[in-house]
Amino acid sequence: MSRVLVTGGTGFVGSYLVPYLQSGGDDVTVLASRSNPTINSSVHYCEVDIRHTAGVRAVVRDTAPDFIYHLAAISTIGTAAANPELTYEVNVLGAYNVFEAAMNQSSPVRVLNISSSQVYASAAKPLKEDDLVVPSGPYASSKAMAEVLATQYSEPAGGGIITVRPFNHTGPGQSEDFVLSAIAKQFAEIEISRRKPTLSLGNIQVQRDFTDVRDVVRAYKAVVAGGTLGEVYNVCSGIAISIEEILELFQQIAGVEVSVEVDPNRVRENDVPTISGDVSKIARDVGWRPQIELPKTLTDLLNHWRLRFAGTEKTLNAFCT
Ligand code: A2R
Repeated sequence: MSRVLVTGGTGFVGSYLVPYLQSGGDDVTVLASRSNPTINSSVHYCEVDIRHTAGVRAVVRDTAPDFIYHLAAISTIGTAAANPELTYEVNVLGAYNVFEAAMNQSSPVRVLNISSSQVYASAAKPLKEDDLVVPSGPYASSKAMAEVLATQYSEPAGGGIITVRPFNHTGPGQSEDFVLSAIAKQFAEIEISRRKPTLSLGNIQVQRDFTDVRDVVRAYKAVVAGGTLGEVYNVCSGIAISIEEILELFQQIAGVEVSVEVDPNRVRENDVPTISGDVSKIARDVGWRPQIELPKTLTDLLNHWRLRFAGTEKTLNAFCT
C-alpha cells in the first residue's frame, strides 16, 4: 500500500482519481482549499490553500506521502483569463510550494505535475512532447511556468517530478464550461422540452483530441508508477475530431435531431482549427493507451445530465457504475 497525497482531489479529475487510487489499495489524503467529504468519506482531508507555503509543507511533512499527484489549479482558460493574478499565485506559487515541500522531505517524494496541452504552440500535426512550447494567456503561461519550475529539481534519491500534458478530457460530472458537457446538457434539456432543438455553441468546425477522464486517471497512475523522472508525457487519444462530428454522435445516441445557432460568447478569437496529440511516448514508456471509446463517454455524459434533471444524481464514482 502506498501513501498518496492528491492536491485538488475534490475537483472534477480528483473525484475520479481518488477512488481509482483507493481501489488499488492506496491510502489517500486530499489537499484542497475547501473540503468536500460528499465525494468520498473514506479519504483524509486537509483544508489548506495551495498558496500557503508553510501549510503545504506541514501537510506533506505530516502525511509523509510516497507520491503526490498535484492537480490543484485554476483549471479553466476563462477563469484564468479573468483572474490572472490569482492564476499565477495558485498555478505557479502553488506548484512551487508542492515541489519544495516534496523535495525537502527526508525521503524525497515522487510528484506528478499536471500541466496542459495548452502550453504547445499550435501546429497542423499531432503534437509531440519535444514540440515548441509557446503558451498564450494566463492559464497556459502558468502551466508552462510550473513545468519550468519542475525542471529545477534534479532527481533526489527516490523522488523527482514527472509532468503530464493532458489534452481535452471529459466525463460525467464535468462542468458545463467545457464543450462536451455543455452539449450533453443541452441535449438533456431538449429531451425534457426545456429547450427547443437548437443548440447554442461556438465554432463547431474546430477539431480537438478528447480522452475520457477515466482513462486519464489510469494514465496518471501509470506514469507515476513507470514514467521516467524529469520527463514530460502527453495524455491524449491521438485522434482529432470536430465538434460537428461529435454533434452527429450525440444525435444518434439521443435519437434527437438538432440545429445549431452560433453563440458569439463561445467563439474564441484565433481559435486553432486542429489540436491533437501524439500518444506514442506514453504508450511506449508506460504502456498506456485510452480504452474508452468516445460514444461511451458521450452516452455517460448525457446520462449524467438526464439524472441531474431527474433529480437523482448519483454520487460520482465512475468505477462503481
Ligand atoms: O479550491 P477547492 O477546494 O475548490 O479545490 C480545487 C483545487 N484548488 C485549490 N486547492 C487549494 N488551494 C487553492 N488555492 C486552490 N484552487 C483550486 O483544485 C479543486 O479540488 C481543484 C481544481 O478542480 P477542477 O477545477 O475541477 O479541475 P480539474 O478539471 O479537476 O483539473 C485538474 C487538473 C488541473 O491542474 C487542471 O489545470 C488540469 O488538471 O487540466
